[in-house]
Amino acid sequence: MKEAIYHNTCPRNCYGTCGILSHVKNGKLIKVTGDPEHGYSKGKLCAKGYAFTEYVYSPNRLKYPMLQSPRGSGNWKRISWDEAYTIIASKMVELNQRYGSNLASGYNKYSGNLGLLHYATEGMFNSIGPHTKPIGNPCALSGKHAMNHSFGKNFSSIPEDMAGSKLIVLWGANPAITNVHQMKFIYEARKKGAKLVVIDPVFTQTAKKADLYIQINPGTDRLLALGIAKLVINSKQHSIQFLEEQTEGWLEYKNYLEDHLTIKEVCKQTGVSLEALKELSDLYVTIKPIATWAGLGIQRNKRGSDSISAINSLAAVTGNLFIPNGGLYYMHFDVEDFPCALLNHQGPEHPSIPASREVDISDYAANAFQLSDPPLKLLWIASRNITQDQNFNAWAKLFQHLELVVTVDLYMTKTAERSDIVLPAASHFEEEDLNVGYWHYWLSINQKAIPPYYEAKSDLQIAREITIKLNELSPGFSNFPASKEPVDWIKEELTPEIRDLYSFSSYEELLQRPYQKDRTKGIPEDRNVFRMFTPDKKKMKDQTGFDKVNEFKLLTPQSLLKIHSQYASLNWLNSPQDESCIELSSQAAQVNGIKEREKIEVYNAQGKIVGVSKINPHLPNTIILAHQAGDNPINQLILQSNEQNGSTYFYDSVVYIRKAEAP
Ligand SMILES: Nc1nc2c(c(=O)[nH]1)N[C@H]1C(S)=C(S)[C@@H](COP(=O)(O)OP(=O)(O)OC[C@H]3O[C@@H](n4cnc5c(=O)[nH]c(N)nc54)[C@H](O)[C@@H]3O)O[C@H]1N2
Ligand SMILES: Nc1nc2c(c(=O)[nH]1)N[C@H]1C(S)=C(S)[C@@H](COP(=O)(O)OP(=O)(O)OC[C@H]3O[C@@H](n4cnc5c(=O)[nH]c(N)nc54)[C@H](O)[C@@H]3O)O[C@H]1N2
Ligand code: SF4
Ligand SMILES: [Mo]
Repeated sequence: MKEAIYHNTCPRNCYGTCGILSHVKNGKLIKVTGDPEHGYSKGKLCAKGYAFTEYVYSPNRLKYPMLQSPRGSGNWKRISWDEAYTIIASKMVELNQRYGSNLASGYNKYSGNLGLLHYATEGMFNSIGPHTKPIGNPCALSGKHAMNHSFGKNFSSIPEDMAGSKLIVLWGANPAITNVHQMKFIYEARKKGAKLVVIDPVFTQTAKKADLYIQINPGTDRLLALGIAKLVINSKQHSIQFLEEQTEGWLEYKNYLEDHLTIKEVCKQTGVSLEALKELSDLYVTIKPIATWAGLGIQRNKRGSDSISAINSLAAVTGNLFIPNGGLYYMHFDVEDFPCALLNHQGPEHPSIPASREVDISDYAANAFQLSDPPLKLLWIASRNITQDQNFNAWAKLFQHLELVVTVDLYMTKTAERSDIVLPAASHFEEEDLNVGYWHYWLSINQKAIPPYYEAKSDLQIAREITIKLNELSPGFSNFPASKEPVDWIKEELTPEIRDLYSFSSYEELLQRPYQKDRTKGIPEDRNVFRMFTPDKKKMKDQTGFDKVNEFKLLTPQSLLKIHSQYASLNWLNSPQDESCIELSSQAAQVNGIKEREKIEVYNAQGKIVGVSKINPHLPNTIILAHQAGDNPINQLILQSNEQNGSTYFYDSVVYIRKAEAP
């Protein structure tokens, strides 16, 4: 049989949202290549993308619905889809009868697959009326608040334009690991003479490529940004007309720098030398256009939102906002332009409960455990691995309290292992979808290229089928439109406004190639008033205070060959021993009598994890670096403070180290 080629899109929570060409022979995915017509990924994938043939056919993939009894015992039994639906739907109906509403049923979902049709989970729960749902975003919320403060809306410049910048400043972003395609545009700029600055506490793979690397104490970026702005203003090289005419809060900002900020304090708190500070401020005043990237890494601490606001303001002070090849990079939320019909599906009203009960996703387990009247009793988990959640230990307590836990996933994750029922999810090659990026501005389709792996089903198909079962058991229980096909859901997203924004006229056209949002129609160049960072004097006094010997800040940034917990079991990408490696500085090793590749313990009041030491001579003495996920998840040690507002401060945790006790 001839080889057929389909259009797919990598749906991972990743900057690329890459266009894929899937080569299929006899119903089997035999190869994936990058789609050359995707204007951002330009015919390339990353290693994880090229490994999709292993991902799809891995023997570790879940094949059938399974029931574990008792939960956590490992005693799994294959069941049919109908049996699974019957157990789940009967429980939902019974809980409804017991409590008089569906508030005892809830879900937790995050970023396994970001395609728009994956809002099926939300749609399915909406269809039963008020229930319990997660709100917030554990990844990017602090920065989102800051961008909205600065620009009055979400804002992120066009990534391809970075290729024309003369100076690129990366604050807490590590694209050589997390955003490999962006490196192509950075290299292109450098070929034309641009300089690259990297500001990061860790000497990363990206930092290795930089002309200037600034090692900063974590959580102090706001001070560095203000300090540089002060030097720029002192040298009278600031963009005065822009600041006076197009910003709010300029005088207050300027007065704060004059009256309350000393360069000495900036150097002390940030750990950055005066020379480096001067060098960076010289670059900021002598070069234009400058692209500034406020990375996601800087906003994973309590001061992250302020830091991004301060970095944005530095771009304003130096006149680099709203100019070609300058601008400000973070991420955008253009998915909000779409109807998101599944997400916004309206369910039936309840006579006395006006809305669903919301649980902050940034501390879901602890918050859900507190719920009463009624308590949460059934939890549906999809596109989420709880190893990624801070306060991981709270999950054990919540699980004890739940009567039914259902996990939909492609693999037997730590979450699935703790569930009563697992349902095998289809991979994106086995379902239709529509994908919008959050970094670039391309929209692309995902075609069904191959039949499902064994009995796997898409989240949308599961929503459709469980609806039928619910209504069989209790007529009118759910109003989910079960007969609506995936393609109809996709077409519903492609409104005349969307087609105009992305310059295509029909679904059929989008099947041919990806389309980019028209830059004249709402991408960042439109000037609106910019709001300067307004430092709160009291809050600015709250410095890191991080100088206790033998107390370490735990940083757990992303890894090249995984997406959070995903892909760990793929042999093409990862070997099992990678996970337990714990990096520490030469001094930390020496003080604690630790040698290279020794068994060590990282611990705090939340617990301890054992790993193998790796001495990193470039690491600051106050930092421990560890991997996410794995068998013994590091997130056991991460417990954030109460000041959260839906954001998760993964990098504020303090840990201690010692040699592991002999067994
Ligand atoms: N390969 C791969 N790619 C990914 C992901 C993945 O898991 N694997 N995940 C995707 C997702 S969901 C996300 S959110 C993005 C994240 O993308 P990035 O933001 O690029 O990655 P992080 O590793 O979270 O953090 C970036 C850097 O911030 C630094 N950092 C930490 N604290 C501070 C600080 O206080 N100040 C400064 N200046 N730097 C600091 C860290 O040392 C790290 O090098 O990556 C996406 N891409
Ligand atoms: N310590 C520490 N923790 C962190 C971070 C950190 O920097 N440090 N980063 C945080 C960040 S930035 C993020 S974005 C979160 C990510 O948090 P999560 O989104 O929970 O992370 P993943 O590990 O990607 O887990 C997604 C799960 O969805 C499954 N999945 C994939 N596709 C589908 C599908 O189509 N359907 C269903 N039902 N399931 C599917 C995958 O197999 C995987 O098990 O982690 C956060 N956690
Ligand atoms: S993981 Fe990211 S870079 Fe790799 S193929 Fe998927 S979207 Fe592209
Ligand atoms: Mo993320």
